[in-house]
Amino acid sequence: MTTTTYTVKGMTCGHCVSSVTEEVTEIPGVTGVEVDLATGLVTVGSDGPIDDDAVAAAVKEAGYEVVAVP
Ligand SMILES: [Cu+2]
Repeated sequence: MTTTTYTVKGMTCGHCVSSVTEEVTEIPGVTGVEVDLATGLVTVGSDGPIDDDAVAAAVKEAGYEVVAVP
């Protein structure tokens, strides 16, 4: 199990958190998503290496933006 943390800009409430969680969870191979609203950190657990572009696209689909990739 691999975990990767991204910084996401624009999340302001619990609804934002659930939108991002929902979209990122749909990426193949993702086993868990944890969002910290206060810091904007999104931690993605996956079976193998995660595709950063897929995460960025999913976050964008939810209406937000990945501003930092590890
Ligand atoms: Cu919100």
